[in-house]
Amino acid sequence: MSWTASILTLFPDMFPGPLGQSLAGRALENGTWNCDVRDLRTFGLGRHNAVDDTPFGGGAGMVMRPDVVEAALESVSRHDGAPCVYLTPRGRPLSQADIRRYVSGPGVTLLCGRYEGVDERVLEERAIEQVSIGDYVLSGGETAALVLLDACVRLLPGVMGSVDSGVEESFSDGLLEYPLYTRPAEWKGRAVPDILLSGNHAAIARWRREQSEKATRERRPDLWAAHLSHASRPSVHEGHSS
Ligand code: 6GU
Repeated sequence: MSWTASILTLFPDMFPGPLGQSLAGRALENGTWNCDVRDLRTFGLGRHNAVDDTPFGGGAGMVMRPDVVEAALESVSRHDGAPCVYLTPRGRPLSQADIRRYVSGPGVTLLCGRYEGVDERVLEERAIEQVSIGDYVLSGGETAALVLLDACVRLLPGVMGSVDSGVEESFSDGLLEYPLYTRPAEWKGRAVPDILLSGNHAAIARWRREQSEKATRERRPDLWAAHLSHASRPSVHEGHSS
């Protein structure tokens, strides 16, 4: 049994989409993971297969019906304990820790919302996790589901070449990655930092660590504060001995 993403969506043709290419695409072809897509419309009610209705209390837009969503979830009926995740801008932020948790199990069931959202009761009834991929609004959960799956599939055994080739480069120790350079050594008057050409591996490692910390401090004060509070290993800026 390979790792399986069960996806509930009104736009089944959006899957696997970009995940049919590159590393994820090869892993899909060789059976490392499965993409099991269900069209929510097929669970719609009445002559028009309605999946949504107007919100109680008034307001703009339409809401996905709990009975329709429930029927779709029942059709998946996974008894393997795979977590069920609803992609919504109202969710808590998706983290690399969530991704690791999803990858460690048999797969995930992803509910992609359209319209204004999904009736709250089915989310409670089925203990569905609600996650967001950032503070901006997408037209639906499908592209967010693709982002979540991309992050999962690359961590599946055998998908990335070597274990070291960057399973979790940024974020593994809570810092952003250092900048990268390749040939030519000078380009448009810009030289590669001398230290990288020095052959001094200890000095290069130190410089890269400094660059990671600088980037994190400047760009992600939230990550920097968390990094400092964890106090895992000494920073090059807080008094190491060398
Ligand atoms: Cl998960 N869905 C939608 N529609 N918009 C989002 C999002 C999800 N995460 C950020 N914006």
